[in-house]
Amino acid sequence: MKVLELMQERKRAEIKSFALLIDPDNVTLQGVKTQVCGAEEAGVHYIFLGGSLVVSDWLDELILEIKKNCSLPVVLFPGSISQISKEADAIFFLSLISGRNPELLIGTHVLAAPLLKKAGIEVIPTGYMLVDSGRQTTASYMSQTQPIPHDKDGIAKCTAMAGEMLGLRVIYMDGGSGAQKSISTSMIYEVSEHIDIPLIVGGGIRSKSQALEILRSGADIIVVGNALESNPGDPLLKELAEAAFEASANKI
Ligand code: 1GP
Repeated sequence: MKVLELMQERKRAEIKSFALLIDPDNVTLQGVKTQVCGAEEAGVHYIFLGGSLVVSDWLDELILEIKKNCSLPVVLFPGSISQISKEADAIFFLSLISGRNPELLIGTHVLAAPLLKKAGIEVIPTGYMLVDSGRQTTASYMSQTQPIPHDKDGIAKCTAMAGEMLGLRVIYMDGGSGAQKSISTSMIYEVSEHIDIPLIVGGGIRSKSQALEILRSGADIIVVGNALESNPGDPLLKELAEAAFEASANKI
């Protein structure tokens, strides 16, 4: 099954998901092996791979190692066109709809299109929305865009609606890696009530209670990177998987 179909099916069935975000710059081959084995065992549903500023050039090797050690879908979450690999299952084709930088709305897509065609991987058209999280993040700095203000739920709602009307297939709301505060539950609720496509939420999630609130407010998938980077054996991994299970209307 394609990754987008899986996301849509889980949303329809009201089953929540947890994605582990791996930054290729912050792992070793041995480290990633332990991390993904632990992730699958704990109940993680997806591996997202990427970052706003990735300088390493070993994506193919890294993905092969991940796939050798777990059966979870690997989805690229690219910060630039250098982060494309035919070894991945899918890629978020990100349009930064919270910003007004034409390069990130269409420019880099034109450059990436032939590379993606050649790679032959599943492309997931994604409305990417950066939300202010209390401090400037790498994502907002690198994209040279202003995030949506933390308390402007209406702007977030209309942006997500426009993204869906433009034909984007998922919305990814992101406070940015290491965000000081995660996206507010009122904003997540407001957005989720007005779109029908899967809603992914990440940035600054560090505890089970936070994850539960976010999922119960309407997020279909939570993404956690930073909080799980330092210690792959962290009990938080299991707790976040439990949060996805507990917040699901249908428990499978
Ligand atoms: C960042 O949404 C992701 O783009 C995850 O954020 O690293 O803060 O968990 P954290």
